[in-house]
Amino acid sequence: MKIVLVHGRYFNSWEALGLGYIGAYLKSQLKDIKVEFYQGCFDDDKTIIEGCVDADIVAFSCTTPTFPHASNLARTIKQINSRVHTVVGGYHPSAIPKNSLVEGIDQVVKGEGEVAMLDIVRGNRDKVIQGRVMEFAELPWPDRALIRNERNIQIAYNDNKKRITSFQSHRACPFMCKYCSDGFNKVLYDNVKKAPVRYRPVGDLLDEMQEVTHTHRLDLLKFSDPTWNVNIDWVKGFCREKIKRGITTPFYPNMHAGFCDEEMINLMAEADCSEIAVGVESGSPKILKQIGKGTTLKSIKQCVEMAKKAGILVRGYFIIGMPDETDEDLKLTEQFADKLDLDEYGFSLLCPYPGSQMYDSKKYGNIDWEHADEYSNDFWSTDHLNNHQLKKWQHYLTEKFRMKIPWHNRVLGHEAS
Ligand code: B12
Repeated sequence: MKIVLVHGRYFNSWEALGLGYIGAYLKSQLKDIKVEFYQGCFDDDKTIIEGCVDADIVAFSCTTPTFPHASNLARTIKQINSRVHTVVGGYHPSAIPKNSLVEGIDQVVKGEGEVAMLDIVRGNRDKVIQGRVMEFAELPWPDRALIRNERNIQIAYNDNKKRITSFQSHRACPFMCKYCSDGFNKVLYDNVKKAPVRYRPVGDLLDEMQEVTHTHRLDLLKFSDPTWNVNIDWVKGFCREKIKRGITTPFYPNMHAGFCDEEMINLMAEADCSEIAVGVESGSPKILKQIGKGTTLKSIKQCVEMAKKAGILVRGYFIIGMPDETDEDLKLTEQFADKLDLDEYGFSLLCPYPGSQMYDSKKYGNIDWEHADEYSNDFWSTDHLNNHQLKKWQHYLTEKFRMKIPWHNRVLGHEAS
């Protein structure tokens, strides 16, 4: 049986980790299968279609912006060979499973895909399947040869002069941020209560990191986890074990500012954490409360200061456009951004993706999602600011802090002028 896994087109350097897990799991459970992989940002449509038309099953991984590409490919493949069975999974189909059963798509998987794909290969043809919650003990490492991880590393190298790839340290995020599909509705799971956070044993994670660092000569280890430090004891355990094993390759996690203490941050620095990304989101206490992440100005400031004191570079990410946001709130964001003195700033525009609290199928059902994202979209506005005003703020803040902090100069070893 031939199975093809396809990651929809979106230009970035990240590898298709989810499909890496699914491919590895299928291969560990079934003998007589051939699994192939294509990624839309490397492989053109002709190559993907040629690789898929003689497959038994073609399975696409989709976020909202990549769903149109995947469904177009699926339609074309089925027009050429109607016997090919097509499946979609990932965040977009998980958020709106029934609406994802468009022409060309036979089946939708909501949630973690390993067991669901195994069931599909074994003949399950239910239109919508809820994936099973997996424990790390039952998961093989992602198959990085299958997903051709080296191609992603090469892109990262071209952009940053560093060989970088990512690892998963836990599954499910315990927070319920209103703008996030993973947070608010826990779209991968049956319901919010059935989204248990699972931490990966640090030994297993570090074993994988060591092997992949060796195979791919990595310079920097990233994490796919949106909030890496949800469990302070786990973080400390990871750092202690990394130090003990003498693994000096730097690492770079996404942090929740509310879960930091000095001992943890110092251990992270000692374990060669070179940089962190903090979801600052806003400088307005009102907006922070509305987002529901559980951070405060105080916790954010403390986290940033502790990290900088420990010699860790800090990137801060802000989101503009919560429904109740006003000019006054954005002025507070600007002042807070000034005060934090981060090493890099990112300002994105809220995008009401399916799964987030802001998604409204009546309003946004027909949006051209392939060309709308959180860097730029032409439709989102707040109760007080229209889309043009929000974009003006985004542009203003981006320019202000781009001038102030030449991050790339720093990493290349030049001092800011
Ligand atoms: C890392 C990450 C990125 C990376 C890229 C990751 C990649 N490989 O492409 C970067 C930073 C570049 C990025 C960019 C974007 N991201 Co992003 N990202 C994440 C993050 C934090 C982790 C994803 C991940 O790697 N997880 C680890 C792997 C192992 O799990 P997984 O991919 O979820 O796969 C599992 C299941 O989803 C499922 N599954 C996945 N695919 C398939 C396919 C089949 C057939 C089946 C059966 C199952 C299945 O099974 C897998 C194994 O269990 C998630 C949030 C989160 N908590 O997961 C957001 C998230 C996925 N991103 C999101 C968004 C919106 C984007 C952007 C559009 C942002 C933007 N520009 O506006 C882009 C689009 C990128 C893309 N490739 O489509 C949204 C998606 C919402 C939605 N409705 O689609 C999320 C949920 C965050 C949010 N804000 O809500 N992202």
